[in-house]
Amino acid sequence: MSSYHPLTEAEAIEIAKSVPGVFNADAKLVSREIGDGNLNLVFHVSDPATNASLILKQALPYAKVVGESWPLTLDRARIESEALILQEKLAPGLVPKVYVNDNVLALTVMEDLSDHVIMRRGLIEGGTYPKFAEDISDFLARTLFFTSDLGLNQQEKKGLVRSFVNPELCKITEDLIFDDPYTNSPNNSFDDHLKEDAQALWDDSDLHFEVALLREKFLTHAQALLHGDLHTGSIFITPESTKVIDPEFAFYGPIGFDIGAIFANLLMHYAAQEHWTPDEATRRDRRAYLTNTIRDIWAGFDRKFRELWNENGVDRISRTPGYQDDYMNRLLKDAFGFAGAKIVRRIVGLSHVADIDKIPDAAVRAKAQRLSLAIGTSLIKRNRNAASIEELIGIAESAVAA
Ligand code: SR1
Ligand code: MG
Repeated sequence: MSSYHPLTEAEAIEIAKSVPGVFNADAKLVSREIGDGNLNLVFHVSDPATNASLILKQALPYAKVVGESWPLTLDRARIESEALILQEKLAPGLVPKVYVNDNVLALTVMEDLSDHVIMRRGLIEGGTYPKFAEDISDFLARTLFFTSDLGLNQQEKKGLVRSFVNPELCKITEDLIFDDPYTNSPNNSFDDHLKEDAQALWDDSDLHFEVALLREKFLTHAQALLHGDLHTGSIFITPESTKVIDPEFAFYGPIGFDIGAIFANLLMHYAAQEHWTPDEATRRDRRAYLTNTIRDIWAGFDRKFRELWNENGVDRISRTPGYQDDYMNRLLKDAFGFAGAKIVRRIVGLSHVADIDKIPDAAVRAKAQRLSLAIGTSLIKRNRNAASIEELIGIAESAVAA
């Protein structure tokens, strides 16, 4: 077994050749490092003669986005491949297939999804995805229900909690989402024109109170095995197919965090529409498409999670009348709060989103950033009183109208 070192493109070919059943023995393989994320190397290995291909994802011992000064555990590669294997069992067809994982090389060899597009880019290019709400609500309901105490024997669940303790990746979230944006942290990064907006975030103690409660929930509420970083850059998509990738942040946490992540990223795309859809009438349609998608995701998730609970619930006391309604309402509240926190961090924190940052005109970009902040902070402040997904949509629509 070779010791850990970052792979070269040539080594990626040798490893790819050893995966059974993909390439012919005499294939002349081509390898390219295509990773454009914050943390890892990603090699695309293909045979131009047959179009057979594979992806090799290798964790680096530091956060690529910052450099070697930010060391980061290689164990995240094990967590990612184990999460993908479990998610494939629970929500078949909604994640890439894992062919091989090597915990020493921190490597996962998996299905190539190049016939899909990263959803963030697809949305930016104006794509619509009619199957997305159905697929992602399936993914959320099935992976979250069957890893929670509602759908899994509590002793087995504790075994999973142990396997998915992920302190270093959780710390990134704890700092970048639930701390830095609310103080003048050196990790923050924002356009100069947002100085006053950032100062307003730092001065808002009502907002800090809600963020402290959300942070506490993130730190302590081991409700289900989360994906942990479910933004639109973690989804490969076509109009007919959805594949959730990159669960290296997986850990046992509050269910609303994954749901809120999806809402947040659709809402930031919504906020950026003045640039991506310049014509006003078309823009209204585009925004309605996005809010309808959010509505359908929540409705689908709520229905499917309840059905799974009614048909497969393992917990007698959880069938007490009223408990299910109360539980689902708490998930919705959490989704509001976490969505808001995830929006705020992408505007003033370390790592941003292309939907907003790629707007070239500074004035239009500033408008999208302020709209995002208005939606994000309102969601955080409303979270504990939220009772319906229509309130979230109302918050977004009122922010545009203001
Ligand atoms: C240092 S990593 C920055 C961000 O990239 C990942 O996708 C997570 O969202 C993380 O917060
Ligand atoms: Mg990622």
